[in-house]
Amino acid sequence: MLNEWVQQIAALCQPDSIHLVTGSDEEARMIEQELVASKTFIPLNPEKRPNSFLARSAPDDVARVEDRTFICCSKQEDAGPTNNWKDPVEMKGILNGLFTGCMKGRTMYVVPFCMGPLGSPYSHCAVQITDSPYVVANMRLMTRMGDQALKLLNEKAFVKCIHSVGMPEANVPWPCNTKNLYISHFPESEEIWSFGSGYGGNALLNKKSFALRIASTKARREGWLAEHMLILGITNPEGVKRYFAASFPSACGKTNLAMLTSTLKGWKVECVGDDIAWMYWADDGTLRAINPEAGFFGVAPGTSYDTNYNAMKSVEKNAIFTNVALTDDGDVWWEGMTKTPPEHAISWLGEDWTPASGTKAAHPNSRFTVSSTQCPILDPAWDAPSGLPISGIFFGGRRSSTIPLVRQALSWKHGVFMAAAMSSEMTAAAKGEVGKLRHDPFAMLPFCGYNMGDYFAHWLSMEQSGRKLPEIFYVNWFRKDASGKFLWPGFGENIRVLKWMFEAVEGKVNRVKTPIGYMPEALDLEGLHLAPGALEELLAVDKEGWKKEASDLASYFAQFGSKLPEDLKKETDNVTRAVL
Ligand code: OXD
Ligand code: MN
Repeated sequence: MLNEWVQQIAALCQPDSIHLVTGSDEEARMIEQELVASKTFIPLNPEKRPNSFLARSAPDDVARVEDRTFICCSKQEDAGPTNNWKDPVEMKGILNGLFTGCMKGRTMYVVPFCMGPLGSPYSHCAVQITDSPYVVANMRLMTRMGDQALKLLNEKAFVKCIHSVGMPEANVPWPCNTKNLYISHFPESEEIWSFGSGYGGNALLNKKSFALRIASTKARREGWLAEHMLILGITNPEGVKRYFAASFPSACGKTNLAMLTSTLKGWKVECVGDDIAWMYWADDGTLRAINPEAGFFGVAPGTSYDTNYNAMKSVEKNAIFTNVALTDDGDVWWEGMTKTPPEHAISWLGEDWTPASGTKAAHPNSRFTVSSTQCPILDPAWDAPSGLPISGIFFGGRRSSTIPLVRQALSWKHGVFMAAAMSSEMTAAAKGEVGKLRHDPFAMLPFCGYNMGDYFAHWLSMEQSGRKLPEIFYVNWFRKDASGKFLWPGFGENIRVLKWMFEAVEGKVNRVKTPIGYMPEALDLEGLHLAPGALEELLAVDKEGWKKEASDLASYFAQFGSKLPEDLKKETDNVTRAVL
């Protein structure tokens, strides 16, 4: 079946040669050399950062392109109001035109890969065809790929991913075709066709396209959850360990949180994954999560030994950096990496840069790619085929006002409502207006492969007898005071909020019931010097703010029409009534 499909795609794309990727070390070195020869990869100084490379993209191919991302299912209603829909037959017609001959003069790589632990009943296989060796090099770090995945393909059906940078024969460091971008998903036939971009989630189809958009439709059919969530383990001073999953929009600090260095004595965090969780109900009624990925594709700016020690340790070797700056001694740099910037560097645009330039040396959505196994606090059970039991799930956006530091849902339904009501100030991870507030339910707005109203109903349907439902929480690290200063220090200090949630799961905290959820009576603030009044502000129920929030939410929810579950309407009414 694989052979036939590969031949069919080759006949369409007309590559010069076909390379079935094995995943071996020799092959990886060969691909790296090829990327160096084409100037896509700049080798970094091996004494500073062994076996690591810098890539610079084309200046207009730097982020996910949500307005060029399509869900192609037979009925528009199934894509819903938050997705771009195209009829599958019409889209295939467009794609056939674009893909005809698109790999002329290039090699077509065939990359078998497995999302999730090898041998896990919860894992799913796919094959990506791509004409980008940069994509192959990244997928080697981010997925379990090559021969090990090929062996499994005979046992499992596979998702078909086809990607082209859309620039036949062009010999440039970063080929792309941004005038003809199509990131197209066909949930009914489980295919992904991506054309024109070589960057991030547009091209690494394992990540957002498969593990979220296609997987969410699979999960809906089969009764599980494919979510934009990190997974972390927390151990308390008594040695009790609990796993939490957490969902935040892109570039809101998920990687930092997943690798948190605790500032509270005796409390420890270990990382299972930083971006995607697949969760299933086990026979004993627990919700178990696997990380389908095997590597990190993290946002670089803001990452430093102070803010995320473990990420910095992870990228000390064997890493790919994209769109960061190159220092004069052959290392990488990005805004926030060191307190003092280098006196001179080459910017992500390949130009001379100094602190006086007045521009960013690294693109705000610049990234590092590295294998999970290099993370010093990787959870020993991160690769467990049976997944890990989830005690709590928390959600959070980037909000400078209204939303408190932490609260616990009053019930499962209320938790689903809180997550559906998520909104966040936009970041550079996607093309769009940075800082603008947008609704991003469950942080899945760009990643849900079907009607968001049906997605809410799917979450509500998880509440069934015999299941040990995780507790749901909502956090906001980004609250600001009237002068625009952050009220909460964030980073390692977030352990104080994690501690409260951990103990709330065990029923060991004092909490106050409010219309917007249970709020802490106190947090462990020992050794932390918050500004006077900051905690009160962080935990206050801002009635005026909530009035606005509730009315805005009602109009947002209205777009889902009859697809909006009654339970969410009721929850909206409850909050509205309570704050009025
Ligand atoms: C990511 C994103 O790359 O969410 O993880 O954009
Ligand atoms: Mn993400």
